[in-house]
Amino acid sequence: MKLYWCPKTRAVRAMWMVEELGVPCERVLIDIRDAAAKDDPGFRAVSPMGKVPALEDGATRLWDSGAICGYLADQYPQAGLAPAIGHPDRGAYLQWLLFTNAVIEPAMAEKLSQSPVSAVSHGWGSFDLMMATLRAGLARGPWILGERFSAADVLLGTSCSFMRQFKILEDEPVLFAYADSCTARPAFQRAAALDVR
Ligand SMILES: N[C@@H](CCC(=O)N[C@@H](CS)C(=O)NCC(=O)O)C(=O)O
Repeated sequence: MKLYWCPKTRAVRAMWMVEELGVPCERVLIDIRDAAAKDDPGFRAVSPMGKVPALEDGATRLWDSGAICGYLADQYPQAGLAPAIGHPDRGAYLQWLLFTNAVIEPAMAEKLSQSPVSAVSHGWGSFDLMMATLRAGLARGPWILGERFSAADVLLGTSCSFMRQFKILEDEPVLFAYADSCTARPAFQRAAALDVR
């Protein structure tokens, strides 16, 4: 596998996932701040939008952190990072796996750009609705599926961490404690150590 990445980006989600799985993966640095680097044909063949992370695995090409984490969890079932099809937690897992890129990300953009709120017509509802839903989801803990850590936590954990880093959240004890639990995982620590030039 080849993972296209750049330090201090959403690529850390895929890097963390690879470390959780402990599988071999070649990392290819693409400086997303350099237009020429982003035009690299090998990279663009894998990432048509020119974004990181992007993953090449044989003929399979993925260019979204959510898709990459979901794909890897299913490809390496022995790591137990995805409830199997038919498991009672599979539905909740898929719901939360998609929540980061379908709901949190656009809700964060709404908040940061102070866009008008239109909770009924916007697919993500609103920033406040997203937060209330996430808080309720994490209330049981320690992970989003309860006792079981999954690929959904890789996505949600980085999002909670980003929101704290960007100072979007004032005081969110549940989310901050969750983010701390995520970033304390040895696999996250290994990914963070690699997430430098
Ligand atoms: N939905 C995508 C978004 C990826 C994304 O926007 N990545 C940014 C870095 S955090 C990027 O590559 N930006 C470069 C560009 O758009 O030119 C994902 O989560 O993978």
